[in-house]
Amino acid sequence: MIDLYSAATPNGHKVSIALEEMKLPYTLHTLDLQQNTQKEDWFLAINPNGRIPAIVDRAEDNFAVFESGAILLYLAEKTGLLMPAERKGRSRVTQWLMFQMGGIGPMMGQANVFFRYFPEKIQPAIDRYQGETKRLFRVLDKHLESHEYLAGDYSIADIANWAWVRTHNWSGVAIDDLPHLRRWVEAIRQRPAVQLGLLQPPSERDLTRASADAADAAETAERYAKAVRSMVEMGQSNKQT
Ligand SMILES: N[C@@H](CCC(=O)N[C@@H](CS)C(=O)NCC(=O)O)C(=O)O
Repeated sequence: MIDLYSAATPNGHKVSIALEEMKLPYTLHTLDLQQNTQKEDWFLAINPNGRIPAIVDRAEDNFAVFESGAILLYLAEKTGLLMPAERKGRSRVTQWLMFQMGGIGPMMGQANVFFRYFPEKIQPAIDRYQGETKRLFRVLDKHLESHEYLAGDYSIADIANWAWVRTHNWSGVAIDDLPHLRRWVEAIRQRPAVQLGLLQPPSERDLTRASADAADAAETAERYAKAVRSMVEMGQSNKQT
């Protein structure tokens, strides 16, 4: 049995989607990020970085894994699923996984901070992170023009990138002009395991919605942004983890 420590974010959903795809039994422990549960000592013993997601594999002497990319690799190796066995195929999956971990995730994350959560609007920072996100989206779109999935068959690389790209509206980056990326986003959205994984735990706010929402949805968005903003500010004042 695996214990999953998570929250309703793209990094968290990557792992719950992979666990559902692999049909691995797991127990979800939802951490309240706004209460800083992820900085408590018991959790730092699992993930010294004080962030979700993390897993503990009870069947492997309580082996703990943190960093969502490392968790996906661990689960793929444990099950032999969603990652090819031969060296070049594994490398292709790892390349697109790292593309997400080092590019899509950090750039969309910073676009969210400056576009949604930061108390001041610093337009050059918003432009920088949204622009870089769009550039990375174009790289994906171009690749997906001639590939059904990112690296051979559907893999952990698709899960990792998809969990972020699907929330592009929250980062304020459109994908209307990227038809291959849109085709891939829609195809993965249809997978039953993906739909189950997105409910572990469910999002308070649907981050996929377009910004031109009805007034009530805009209000929910602002409430959600406010809550995350306080977490971002708390993180800035926190000298430790
Ligand atoms: N590189 C890490 C990033 C983890 C991360 O930033 N997690 C966020 C949620 S998506 C978090 O725990 N934030 C709470 C905090 O910053 O205290 C991973 O991929 O696992």
